[in-house]
Amino acid sequence: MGLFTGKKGLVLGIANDHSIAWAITKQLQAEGAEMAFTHLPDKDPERPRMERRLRKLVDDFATFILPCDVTNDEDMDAVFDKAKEQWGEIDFVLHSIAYAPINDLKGPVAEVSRDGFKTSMEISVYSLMSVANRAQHILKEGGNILTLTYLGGEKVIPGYNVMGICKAALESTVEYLAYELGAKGIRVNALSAGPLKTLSSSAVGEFDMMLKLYTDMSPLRRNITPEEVGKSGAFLLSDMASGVTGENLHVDSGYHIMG
Ligand code: 0WD
Repeated sequence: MGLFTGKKGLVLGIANDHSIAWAITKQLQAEGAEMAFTHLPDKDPERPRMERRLRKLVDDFATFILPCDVTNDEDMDAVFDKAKEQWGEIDFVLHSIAYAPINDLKGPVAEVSRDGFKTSMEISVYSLMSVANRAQHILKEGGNILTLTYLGGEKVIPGYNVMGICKAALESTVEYLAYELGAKGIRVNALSAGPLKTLSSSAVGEFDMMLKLYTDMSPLRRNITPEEVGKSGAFLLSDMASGVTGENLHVDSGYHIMG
C-alpha cells in the first residue's frame, strides 16, 4: 500500500523530464496515485512537440491526457469535466505553471509592458484561481491544491523581476484560497523551491549566479535536487499534511532564512 493508493489527481505543468511537476509526479506514481495530465496545446498540429514530450513520460500510466492552455476557459472546463466524468471526485490538483514574455522577464520592472504584465499575471496567478474555481466542485473533503512558487515573491532576487511580482500575488492567492476552500475541508498550499534547471528557469537572468549563491550561502551549502522537491511536494499533496493549509513550504536548503 502506497501513500497515494486509491488517490486520484490532476497534474498541470509537465513540459519535459526536467519539470518540477515531473519530479513530483514520479513520487506520486511510486506511491500509487492515479493521475491525469495536461500539456500546453501545440501550435502546429503536424508537430505536436508538447504532447509528444508529455506522452513519452506518462503514457504508460496516465488516466487521460488533454491539451490545456490555462488562459482558455473552454480548455479548463474540458479538463475538469473529463476528471468528473472519469472519477467523480478527486483528491488533489498540482498546479506547476508560470510564464512571462521574455522581454518583460528580462526587466527592468519599471519598463514591463502592460500586455506583458497582464499575460504574466494571467498565466502565473489567475490560473490558480481558475483551477480552484473548478476543482472545488470535484475535490473530496480532505482534498487539496498545490502550487509552485519561488523566494523572489518575498524578497528582491535580481533577474527574477516581473515573475517575483507574480509570485507575491500567487502566494497571497494561496492564502485567500486556503481560507475560502478551508470551509469545505480543502487545503491549498505552495511549495517554494530553490533554483532547479528547467525549461522555464533557463529564461530567468542570473540563474547560474543564483545556483552558486545557494551553494555558498544556504545552511545546507548546496542546491536542492529535483527528487527533494518531488518528495516534499508529495508530502504536501498527501494526507500526511492533513493539518497544513495556507502554507508556503520552502524546499531550498534553508536559503530563505539567510539575511
Ligand atoms: O528553479 C525553478 N525551476 C523554480 C521553478 C524554482 C521555484 C519555482 N518554480 C516554479 C515555476 O515558477 C513554475 O510555477 O515551478 C513551476 C514549474 O516550473 P518549472 O518546472 O521550472 O518549468 P517548466 O518545466 O517549463 O514548466 C512550466 C510549464 C510550461 O513550460 P514552458 O517552458 O513550455 O512554458 O508551465 C506550462 C508549460 O508547460 N505553461 C502553461 N500551461 C498551460 N497554459 C501555460 C499556459 N498558458 N504557460 C506555461
